Amino acid sequence: MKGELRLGMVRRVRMGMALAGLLAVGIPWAGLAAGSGTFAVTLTARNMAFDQTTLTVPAGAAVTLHFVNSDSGIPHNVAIYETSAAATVIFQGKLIPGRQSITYTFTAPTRPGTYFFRCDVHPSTMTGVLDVTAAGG
Ligand SMILES: [Cu+2]
Repeated sequence: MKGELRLGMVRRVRMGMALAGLLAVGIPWAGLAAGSGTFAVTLTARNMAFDQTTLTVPAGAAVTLHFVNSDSGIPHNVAIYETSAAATVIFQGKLIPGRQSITYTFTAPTRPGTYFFRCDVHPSTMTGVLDVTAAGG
C-alpha cells in the first residue's frame, strides 16, 4: 500500500516535468496550436448592424468568436445556421445585453461552403454569410 502511494507520487512528478517541458518551448508550441485548427474572429454589433457581413473560417476549425455588442440597452447575439431559412442550427450564441462582449466558441462545419449567420433578435436586418474554406487551403 505504501509502495503504491510512492509510485503515484513519482508519476505525478514526472507528469509535472513533462508539462514544464512543454511550457519551456512555449513559442513553437503556440505556433503549432494555431496551425492545427484554432481560429479567432471578432464581430461587432453597432447601430443595429454587424460591422462585417462575411466571416471566413477554415473547415472544422475550433473557432473563437469575440462578439462585441456596442448598442446600449439592446440585446444581440450571433447564431449560425445551415441556410438563411434558419432551420438547422450550427451554433447559437447566447443573447448579450449592450454594451458587453463575449467570447463564443464553436466548431466550424467540416464541409466547406457558405452558411448563414444572424442576430436572432433582429433576424431580418442583422445577417451575414459564414464562408467556410477548405482546411489548409
Ligand atoms: Cu440584434
